Amino acid sequence: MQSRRSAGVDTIVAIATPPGRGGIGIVRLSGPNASAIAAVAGGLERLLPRRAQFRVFRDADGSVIDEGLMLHFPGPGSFTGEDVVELQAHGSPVLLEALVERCVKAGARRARPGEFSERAFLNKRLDLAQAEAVADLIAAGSRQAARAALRSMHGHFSNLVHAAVEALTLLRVYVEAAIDFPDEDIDLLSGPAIQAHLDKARSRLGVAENAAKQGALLSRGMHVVIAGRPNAGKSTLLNQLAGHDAAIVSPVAGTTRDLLRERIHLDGLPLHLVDTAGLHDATGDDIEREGMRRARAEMARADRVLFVIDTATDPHGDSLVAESASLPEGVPVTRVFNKCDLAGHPVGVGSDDDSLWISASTGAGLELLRAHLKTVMGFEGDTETTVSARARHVEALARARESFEAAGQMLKLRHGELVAEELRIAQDALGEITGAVTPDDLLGKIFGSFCIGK
Ligand SMILES: Nc1nc2c(ncn2[C@@H]2O[C@H](COP(=O)(O)OP(=O)(O)O)[C@@H](O)[C@H]2O)c(=O)[nH]1
Ligand SMILES: [Mg+2]
Repeated sequence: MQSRRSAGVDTIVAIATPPGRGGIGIVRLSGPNASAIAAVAGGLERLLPRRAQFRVFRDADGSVIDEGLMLHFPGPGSFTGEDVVELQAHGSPVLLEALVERCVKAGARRARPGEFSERAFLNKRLDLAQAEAVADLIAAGSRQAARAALRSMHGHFSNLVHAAVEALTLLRVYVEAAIDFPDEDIDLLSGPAIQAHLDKARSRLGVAENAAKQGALLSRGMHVVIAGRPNAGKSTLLNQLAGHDAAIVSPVAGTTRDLLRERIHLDGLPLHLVDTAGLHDATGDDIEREGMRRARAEMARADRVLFVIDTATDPHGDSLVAESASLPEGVPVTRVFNKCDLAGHPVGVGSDDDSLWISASTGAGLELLRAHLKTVMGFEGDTETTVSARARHVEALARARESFEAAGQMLKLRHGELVAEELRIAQDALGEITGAVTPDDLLGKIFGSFCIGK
């Protein structure tokens, strides 16, 4: 396959630092003419590789734009795989824009969003999942998420996908050989050899899928809505979890009327918490009714509803029973029996695992609640192997698994061709994750590992 690297490609330019003012701002060039264009802007004949060179940047008419450093990263060892130059100037949007304009006049083109990473991918410096991990790293909201994104950027997640692809490929090679030699005495589509291939592929798919789910969870987080009767202690619970007084707490019923959002982290798991207006028979005014409508709408989008119950006045959770008909269908609910200090009830977890006894105002039982939230989301916490991933990856892996299981069914029916077809679909789904698998790769593997002429 012909490489798309550099040949015939234009040179792109963009401001690499975030918009706004800062001590330093960086303009980045990538492409075959990057160093020539930068040299013109910096009044140099030639840039030295990997050396910081202090220069005055000038416009085409010789007027000074700014002064700063130039750094040249020659391809193919650069981020994009092309010649890359960074112009480090003062972090003024006006100056940086003037520098970009200068580079455009000297022959560069303004880069499209993500075009540097796209070139890194096209030049095989990064695969698709790694390129996405760069974006996840920049967007990381916690140290845990950043660490996970770094691992994915270094290829840890891609390697899990590759391992699954490899196992599927070996299985396909085996199945296709069995199809090609139907006259063999032994049935190649049953027995321990193919079973070993199947087991290996299934376990590797499982490992990759779990890693993707954890990674996607780490970036997407969990949407938790706190609901319940007025005065049950919803706002107190929100404040406890948030660690500060975000919501007004008062013994006056109907204090919270709007939705109140807080974003916190549980061991790196982003928790999007929403406090809502108390639910009750709609006898109140329009504002209250609108508050309740919003509360119910928010619950419909929740990963989990924490239904807060005042244990002192409602020890059996009748308020939830009364409300259950008006709760959005299918949304998972945890019964949070609050005010245990008042009710004289010990804190703890119920036998159904979906009931908790806590005291929001004293904080007793809050650890149980945090652990409960992680458990119900299947969050394993940040480990040495946690990687970043996206819903796209989870979805592709689920498709791969479905096709893999379908292949297993076809195998039972001795449908060699259909087995091979399902395995191909599974492998293509994985290939979408890394952007790597092409039919040529597969053909090469088949011919390379089998002695067809035998
Ligand atoms: N004793 C006790 N009082 C609580 C507890 N949680 C909340 N409260 C009190 O109950 C009242 C209503 O609390 P608030 O959080 O505003 O309830 P909301 O209407 O559900 O948001 C306030 O006076 C709180 O101080 C608790 O765990 N124990
Ligand atoms: Mg409230």
